[in-house]
Amino acid sequence: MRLVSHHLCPYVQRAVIVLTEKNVPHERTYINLSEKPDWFLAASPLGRAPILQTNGSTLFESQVIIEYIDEIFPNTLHPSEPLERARHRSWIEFASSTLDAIGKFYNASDKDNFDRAMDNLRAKFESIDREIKGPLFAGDKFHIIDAAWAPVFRYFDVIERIYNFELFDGLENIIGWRKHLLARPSVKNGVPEGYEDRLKVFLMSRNSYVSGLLR
Ligand SMILES: N[C@@H](CCC(=O)N[C@@H](CS)C(=O)NCC(=O)O)C(=O)O
Repeated sequence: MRLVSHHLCPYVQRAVIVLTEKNVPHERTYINLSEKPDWFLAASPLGRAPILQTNGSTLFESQVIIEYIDEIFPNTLHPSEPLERARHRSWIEFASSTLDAIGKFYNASDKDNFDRAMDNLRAKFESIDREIKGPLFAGDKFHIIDAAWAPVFRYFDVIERIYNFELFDGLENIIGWRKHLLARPSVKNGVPEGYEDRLKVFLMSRNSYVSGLLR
């Protein structure tokens, strides 16, 4: 199996975490998304990472990749009960919309847009906080939903070393969840060498309101 990856992509991290949790042997190829290689454009209909190449097929969209891996290897990381499984999938979608909100946060051009992005992000974190059972999303067992949210928090593990945006103040369930996620080897090693420095360079080069605060 080959996972075509990008160094900073949170959707790639999701797939890496699930592959690691399930002990699936695979190789990773990192590409530059601002200069997409022709072979990648030919293989990826949406031109987005990650893609998974396996048995002559190409899968795209991280959630599809993860669900496939979960299905073909033993010990599912989804709840067995259909309603609970569907509920997890709903909140995985919510993680994706939170990643979009993070993009708006770090790209906001001025204080007004930044304030709006902060309010939106905080509302999202308040919503997910109410759903967390602890210490992980649904108790002690690690699920795919934990892999989907870990990359959301990973941004802030780096950002908060430079500036505290106080986005998680009072959200005790998230605070506990983040601590448990980051202590997990699949999450800790779910990013490549040099991730933190690359992310800082990326954020500071946005020319945005947040870049200014991080400098
Ligand atoms: N819904 C997609 C999102 C993937 C995605 O947005 N990937 C970004 C990098 S994090 C990408 O490849 N962007 C390049 C582009 O859109 O041109 C998934 O879950 O796989």
